[in-house]
Parts: sequence; C-alpha cells; structure tokens
Amino acid sequence: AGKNAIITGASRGIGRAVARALASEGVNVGLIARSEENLKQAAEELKDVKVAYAAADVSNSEEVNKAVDMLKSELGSIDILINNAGIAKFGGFLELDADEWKNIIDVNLMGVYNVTRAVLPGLIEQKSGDIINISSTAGQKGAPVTSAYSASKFAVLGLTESLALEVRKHNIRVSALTPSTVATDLAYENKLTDGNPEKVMQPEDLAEFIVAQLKLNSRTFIKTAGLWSTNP
Ligand code: NJP
Repeated sequence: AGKNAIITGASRGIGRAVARALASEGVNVGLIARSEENLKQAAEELKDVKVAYAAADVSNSEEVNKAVDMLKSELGSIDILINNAGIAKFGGFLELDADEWKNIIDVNLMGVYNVTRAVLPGLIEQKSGDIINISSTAGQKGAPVTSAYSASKFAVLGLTESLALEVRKHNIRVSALTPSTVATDLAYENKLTDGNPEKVMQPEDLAEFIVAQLKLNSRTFIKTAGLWSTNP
C-alpha cells in the first residue's frame, strides 16, 4: 500500500485487471494506453487510491517520456512498472507485410524499452523497485504463425534477463511472465479461445499472481514465471 505503479496497456484486458488489483491493495496507479476514452473509463472505476492516466503509444519514445513525466507529477516517484501493452497479429511469415512485422516489434519490444528507459533512472535513484514485463509462451517456443510475435516476445525475455542481472545491485527486481492464452480481446481477435471462464485463464488470474509476486520478500525475485490454464 502507498506505492506508485505505472501500468501500460491498462485500458483493457490484463493491464486493466492488474490496475484494479493493485488499486485494491492500496497502490496508486498511473495508466497508459493509446485510447484516452478507454483510459478514462478504466480510471473511473478505481477508487480510494490516486489514479492518473496519460494517452501514449508505447512505441513512440517522445509520447512515452511526456506520459511518464505527467504520471510522476500526479503520483510522485514510481515504485512499480508493469510493461504489459502489446499487440499480436498471427499469420505466416509472408502473410504479414513488413510494416505489420515492424509494428509488432516496435510495440512489444521497443515499447518495453521506451517505458523502462523513462522509469528506470528513478528506481535506481531510490534504490528499489519492481519491473514486470508481460512476455508470452510464444516468447519461449515458436509456432507456424507467430514469427513476428514470437520474435518480439523472445526479445522481451532477453531484455528482462539481462536487465534483471544488471540492476539487482540497486535492489530492483526485473521479471517476465510467460502466460499461455488469457481471455482478452487480443486472444479473441486471433481466435485463440472462446474465453470460457471454466477453462481458460482470465485477466484477474494474472493480476492475482502479480500482486503475490510483488509481496515477495525483497531478497527474492522471480526471473520468469509461466502461467497456464489447467484444463483448456
Ligand atoms: O491484450 P488486449 P491483452 N501503446 O488487446 C494497449 C500479452 N499476452 O491484455 O492502446 C500503448 O486486451 C491497449 O490499449 P489501446 C500480450 O502480448 C496476452 O491480452 O487503447 N498501449 C490495451 O490497453 C500483451 O503484451 C496473451 O488499444 C497499447 C492493451 O494494450 C499483454 O499480454 C497471451 C499499444 C492490450 O489489451 C496484454 O495483452 C500471452 C500501444 N502501441 C501474452 N497497443 C493472451 N491474451 O492470450 C496496445 O502469452 N495497447
């Protein structure tokens, strides 16, 4: 309680559930996504903590820097960063055109880079903090239709592992989650699930895990955690 978090992709899906779960633990939350209207709606449902939001495309470093400055001026120094914003378009290697392929890398990899770059100096200064990056099972294993998405998510794991080892001396924990399918727009758009809550992981389940992870004694950090549906 009383800490300040930035969550990217917080207007829908996993990011919105994480914002809700952190707020219910008394964490003040700063929300980032592209759609200001959706951010406003997500912010309005959060009560009893400080809530701020800033529209930005995470692939655009100038927009990110402005958004992070704005959220810091409303919340104060940041303790927790959840790099969750991401996109997927599945299809064969030649089916995605070069712009689509690059856009997936720009959002899923450069987005993590841009927001981390904006937040990390503050964490180093205060000598504590948590960064949790949402990668994917597709970041550990390829599939016939995921070349762009897998490339971006493998890269997020490489970034995470290296940065984790670099900054743990500052008491900063950097982790990645590699969930399998979660019932969100991204999964529906790519026809990965019908979202049946009896079977497939829900955004709230990841949020519950993230809350537990953040409560771990500060001597311990989770480098990578895989979360799977029990009986999909
Ligand atoms: O996706 P969705 P999820 N700049 O579509 C925002 C990973 N994952 O919750 O910008 C800033 O419901 C978007 O808002 P808007 C996945 O790869 C998922 O499933 O206004 N924000 C919205 O708030 C991703 O990294 C599954 O459109 C941007 C949010 O991001 C993370 O989980 C499995 C943005 C996306 O909400 C969250 O995805 C897995 C940009 N350029 C990993 N582009 C799964 N669902 O099955 C999008 O292994 N957003």
